[in-house]
Amino acid sequence: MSAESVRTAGDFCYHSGVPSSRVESAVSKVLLVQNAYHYQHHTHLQPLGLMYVASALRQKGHEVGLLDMKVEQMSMDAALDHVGRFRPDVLGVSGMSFESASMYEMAKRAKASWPEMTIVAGGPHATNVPEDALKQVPELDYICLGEGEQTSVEMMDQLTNGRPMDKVNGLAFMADGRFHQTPARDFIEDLDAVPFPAWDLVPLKNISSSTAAASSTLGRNS
Ligand code: B12
Repeated sequence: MSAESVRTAGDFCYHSGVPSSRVESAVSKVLLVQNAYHYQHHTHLQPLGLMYVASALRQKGHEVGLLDMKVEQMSMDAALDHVGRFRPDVLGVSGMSFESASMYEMAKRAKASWPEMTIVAGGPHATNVPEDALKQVPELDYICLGEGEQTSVEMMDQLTNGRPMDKVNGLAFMADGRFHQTPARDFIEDLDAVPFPAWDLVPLKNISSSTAAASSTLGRNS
């Protein structure tokens, strides 16, 4: 796939951050997916969390794609088709609890098709019930708990260098049949140090300008 390809058949926004000639062995292909409750469940809200994770990973040279099944109104079959064409080393799935069935189905079907793919879940649902998710879905290799910018970068660093994951704060995983959770990661204090979200990875024509303006900064809380 060309590094410049923004949109491919199926109206999907594939965008590689790094020209393939610059991809070295220490960097990986990562595809981040915002899952959907149902493919007819459409929103005009940008997947802000994944856009931040994408930027952080690209800053370290990883090749990152982003697919939002809600914004693209995409079925599971179509989304998996794109996973197969992008063929990431790491697939990251994200969603709220009402979207968890989609995250789980994607993890199960992706692992069945591409067993070598590392699958990571993040976002509100996985953060809230990591043990339940990992036990219910053994296809999930890791869960990122809470903020993902630093955790995903460190996780990729460990993965690409074959180093142990238990050194990464803010992760959960199963090992020897048991649930493991590493120490909680501190909140990012200096929000100005966080790279700007990857707006170039989302199809702007599908995003509402009013919701984008109202919900596109870090530091929100409820
Ligand atoms: C802004 C917001 C909204 C906005 C915009 C939502 C949107 N879709 O963008 C509005 C007001 C529209 C909204 C609506 C709803 N919301 Co809301 N919302 C929030 C809020 C306050 C902030 C979310 C946000 O933008 N965070 C900032 C971004 C940068 O962070 P993030 O998305 O969490 O992503 C970070 C990490 O989670 C992680 N991460 C995320 N995914 C992944 C994936 C991987 C692979 C990795 C490594 C890391 C990773 O890294 C990211 C960067 O640090 C949260 C509460 C909170 N404090 O988080 C609730 C929250 C997400 N909302 C919630 C709910 C329930 C809803 C509604 C269902 C409410 C309703 N009944 O209608 C709707 C659903 C709307 C929809 N169809 O999508 C719940 C979800 C609970 C759950 N268990 O899933 C939350 C957690 C509030 C709560 N405490 O209950 N919401």
